[in-house]
Amino acid sequence: MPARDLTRRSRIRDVARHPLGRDVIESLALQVGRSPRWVTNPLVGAVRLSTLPRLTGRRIDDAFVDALVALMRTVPDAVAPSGMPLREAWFKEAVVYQIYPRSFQDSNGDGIGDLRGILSRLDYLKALGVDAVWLSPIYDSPMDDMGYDIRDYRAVLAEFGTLDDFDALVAGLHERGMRLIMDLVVNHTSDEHEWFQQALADPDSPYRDYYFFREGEPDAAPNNWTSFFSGSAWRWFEEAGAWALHLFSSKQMDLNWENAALRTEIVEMVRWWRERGVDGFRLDVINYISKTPGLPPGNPLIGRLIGFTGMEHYFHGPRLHEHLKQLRAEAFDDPDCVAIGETPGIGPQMGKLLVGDDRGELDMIFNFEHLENPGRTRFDDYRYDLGYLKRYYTRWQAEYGDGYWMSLFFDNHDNPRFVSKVDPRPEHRVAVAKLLATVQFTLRGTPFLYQGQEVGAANQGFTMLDQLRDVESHNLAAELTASGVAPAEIFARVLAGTRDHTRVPMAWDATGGFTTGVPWIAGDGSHVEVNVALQEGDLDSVLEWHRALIALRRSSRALVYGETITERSSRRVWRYRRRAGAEEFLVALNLSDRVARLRAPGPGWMLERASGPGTGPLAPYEARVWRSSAG
Ligand code: TEU
Ligand code: CA
Repeated sequence: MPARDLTRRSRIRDVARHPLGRDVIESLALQVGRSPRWVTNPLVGAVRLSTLPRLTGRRIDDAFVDALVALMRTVPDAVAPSGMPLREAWFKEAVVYQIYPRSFQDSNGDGIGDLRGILSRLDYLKALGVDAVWLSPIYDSPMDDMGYDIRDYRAVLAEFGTLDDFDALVAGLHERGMRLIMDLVVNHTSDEHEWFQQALADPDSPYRDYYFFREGEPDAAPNNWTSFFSGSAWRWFEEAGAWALHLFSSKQMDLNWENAALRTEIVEMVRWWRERGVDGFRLDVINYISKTPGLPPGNPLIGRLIGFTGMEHYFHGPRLHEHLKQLRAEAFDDPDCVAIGETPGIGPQMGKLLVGDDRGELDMIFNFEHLENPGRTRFDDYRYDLGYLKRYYTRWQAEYGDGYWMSLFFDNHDNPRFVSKVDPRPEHRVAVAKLLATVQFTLRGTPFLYQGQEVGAANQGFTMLDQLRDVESHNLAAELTASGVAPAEIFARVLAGTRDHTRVPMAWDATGGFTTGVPWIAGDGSHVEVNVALQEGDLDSVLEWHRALIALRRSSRALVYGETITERSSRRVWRYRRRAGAEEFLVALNLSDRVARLRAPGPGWMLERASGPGTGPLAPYEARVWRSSAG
């Protein structure tokens, strides 16, 4: 049935036929430990939405059902049929490396990484096999959220360098045959941005409508939405007698994309950077840009389930696709300009609506569901079960036919090190890091490495809050303190999830090698043992494993464009093939910390790489890759 005909009387199977409905149902199923196929059970499929509250003992309420129906009605029904032809593109063949500029390389001893520092490390990246660099924000910013709070879209933060340095970096990349992807933060700006300052100073300013201002009283926020960084999503501005919306920190003010002039400003700004030679963009929380008009209150139950209230009104807003189509047509109007959306909360079906080749929106998205086991959040301290990763990727590789392309990543600047989540024991670090790299370089999709991942960098042994710099961590600690949680428990939670694990300086050598001065944030000293210099040339190292797999991927069409064929295997083993024409690879991964039996591949397979013994049963976390001798 068309989405506009969905009501509370609709049945689960109608919901399951709808892209958003199916994503919600499947993720609910995963959360309660059921197979996503559960919804295809005829009995389950026949259940009417209106009876869900009763059936679930009111754990799902009427308002939840209404919110789900309303959301589905805003989403185009049909996901394009599979069978779209495969389109080749440089970014599908590329290995992308994310740089966190503040922590990569300092060139002048002030303890802060900078553009000249990055320039001095380009030969290293080239030798690793990197094709494109994604730079986290380098724009002028008061750095409340480390640059994701932009004060001036057309200036470089002085600490990082100048526009001339930026041009030199672009030239340096291009000379080496590498490309540059910029971070584009357009869901919000800093409160210090000129637009916001003018809007604040003058209610009649044309910039007032660039944001969500609501006049009112200081004790009554306009709605119950909460911020991702704790507390209400509204900040009171006494001088203006008004509230303004901020989904992130209280200095990151949400932009109102309903305003056409704002959209034009953004298009022009993107074009300005493209003229400087930028090859693509990573679009920060881009699925949040369209908010339900009127900003209605969030459903409290949904808020409790996902931890943030109001999200159903903006994670897939009514005009999202329209805005993205405008950006594609006016800002990224070149098929070689890659547009990668960061889209928290988007599932595989909804993802298809964003990245389908027939859609004219984005090229790829970053989702985060694979980073935590169901029912867990980033701030839980637990051992990640890789069996979930296998199920998750098996499903996505199958769901995405030739007309869609996925990103493959484990680490970034917003998450602790994945290697530590899988197994924090130092004796397993190398094997787990190699296993994860194998997944990234042999599945179908574009691998994104985050600085330090290539040496197997692990979480940091921070011991006190004072060592952390991230606004999210400090806000969370304050919130937990206010609600009476004991300090030791607070620190344990913050330590499990803090984004600072990946924001410490890049470990170049045993002395650090990041700065001659005092780094803006200190690591725990693990760089003495885990660093680039130590691993360079050591064929058993995590670094050389990355180099070898990147080279293997580059040499093979099957590993880039080939189909993914998942083979039957025991629960603790993940086994798949990649095939294009006569060329074929077989991958077997031990997902556990114990030896695992392995059905030996047939005589036609030649072992290409093994992170363990390479014959007999798989060692803990061992990864093996074979090539078919027929190919
Ligand atoms: O992140 C968005 C975002 O949703 C994460 O901070 C999220 O809370 C976390 O990843 C959940 O696992 C982007 C940027 O990557 C982040 O650094 C910024 O703080 C944020 O947007 C605001 O710009
Ligand atoms: Ca510096």
